[in-house]
Amino acid sequence: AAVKSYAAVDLGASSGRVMVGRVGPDSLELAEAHRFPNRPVRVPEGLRWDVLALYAGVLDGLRAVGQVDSVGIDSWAVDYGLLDAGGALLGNPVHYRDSRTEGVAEKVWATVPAEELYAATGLQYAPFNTLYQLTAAQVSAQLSYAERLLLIPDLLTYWLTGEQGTELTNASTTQLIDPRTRDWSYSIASRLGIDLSLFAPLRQPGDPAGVLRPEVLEETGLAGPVPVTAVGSHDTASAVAAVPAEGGERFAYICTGTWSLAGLELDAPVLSEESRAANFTNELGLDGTVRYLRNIMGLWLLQECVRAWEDPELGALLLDAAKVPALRSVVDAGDAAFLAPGRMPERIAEACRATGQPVPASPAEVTRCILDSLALAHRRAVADAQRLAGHSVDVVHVVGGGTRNALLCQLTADACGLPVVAGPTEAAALGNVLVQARAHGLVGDLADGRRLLTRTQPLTRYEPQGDAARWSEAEARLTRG
Ligand code: ADP
Ligand code: LRH
Repeated sequence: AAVKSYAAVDLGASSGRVMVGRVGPDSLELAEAHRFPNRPVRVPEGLRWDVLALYAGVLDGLRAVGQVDSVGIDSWAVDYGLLDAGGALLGNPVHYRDSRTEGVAEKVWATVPAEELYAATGLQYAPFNTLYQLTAAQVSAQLSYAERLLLIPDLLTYWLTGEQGTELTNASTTQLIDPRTRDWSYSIASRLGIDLSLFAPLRQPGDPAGVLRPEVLEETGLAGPVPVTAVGSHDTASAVAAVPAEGGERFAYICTGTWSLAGLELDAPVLSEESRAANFTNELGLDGTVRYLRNIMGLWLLQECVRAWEDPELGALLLDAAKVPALRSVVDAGDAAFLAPGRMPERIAEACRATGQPVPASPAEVTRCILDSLALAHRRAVADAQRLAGHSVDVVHVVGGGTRNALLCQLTADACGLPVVAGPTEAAALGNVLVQARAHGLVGDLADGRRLLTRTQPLTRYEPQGDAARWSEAEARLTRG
């Protein structure tokens, strides 16, 4: 039977990649065609995404991929570009780590209290939720000229096809969607003075999103028509779609990359006050699912240290970190205090000092502190999610770039006291491919796609080791100080 080829563009906060997935009735192969760094740029007005460089990377990738049956794009959430009436981009998209949202949430809560906002949207508090970004932007000239807002994957899709839409899984990270109706939260938007007509009509994963424009075909050397398919355009939606869970398995997942996103796949949102207090979010996934999870700072902590140390070799650093005694010092890897870039080794040292723990000094010690802290945050998120959702699990699936970090996977198994199944590494790209394959009738539902993954993707299992009580003791240290 025929094998079809799909280009999956997956833009992470640290790198963009264009992967090609070849899908047959019982086969799925993924290969990397092109990878390029995603380097935010600090200009006088603040921290910005270099979106033209990203688009150029997408075009280079499509040229490298060659002829495909369809293209899909996913990226990090919440950020957007603004377009004028003629469709021209108004300025560089603002990076979610930009400081413009400092203190903005409190202003929003003065109009719609945080409790009410959570009950209506199910979204955790994060300073960068699109809702807060738009509130911060209300004073800007750009927003006053804007006729359209496109989330990052929708913006790139528009540049490829000329067609505009707002893909639902990513729209659910704006804090302007009601997770029960899976439609806009009209009353929240109107109370906060946000004009929903800025957004293009909602699109579902699997919907057609146009065909590559003639100029794009010319630049990439592809022969048209090449359709573009809306996928779960939030990278985390795509990654969770590619969690290789066995049928009937009760699992938690952790998507580990720049962020760790740790939680459960549910049929319905959890909108309780306890859930809000624990800062769990309800984002929308494929087939009516909800991603019930907590954002943890993730390997960002290590990326920023590695940048400060002027790029030592990662493999050697991790081997050295494995030799450092465990759990000497831990920091709260869920703390938004680590959101902004810069001075990361110093900030970690300060957090250890403030909680009366030994201050890690060498890069190996700091790295060990980060990995222990991430594993601890994984443990807390997996435990809290089970309790808050009333849904217990037997296994933790770890997907994303962090699966290449064996120490982190083992520590996560130890901390959670559960087996970890690690892989696939490029889960977001695989989820992206699966939705395209499904739109073209090659795979069935979510469970069907996952069956294909468990049969075709290499996975590594880590059994929990050591005394789980050590992790409870370490957890208690975080609240000291
Ligand atoms: P994002 O999609 O957010 O850009 P990725 O899923 O690509 O992130 O994950 C990037 C992270 O993966 C890096 O920060 C790094 O910590 C980890 N990583 C990548 N390659 C390796 C490797 N060879 N060994 C260990 N860790 C790695
Ligand atoms: C991960 C991610 C995450 C969001 C963050 C802004 O790449 O999409 O799910 O919370 O970026």
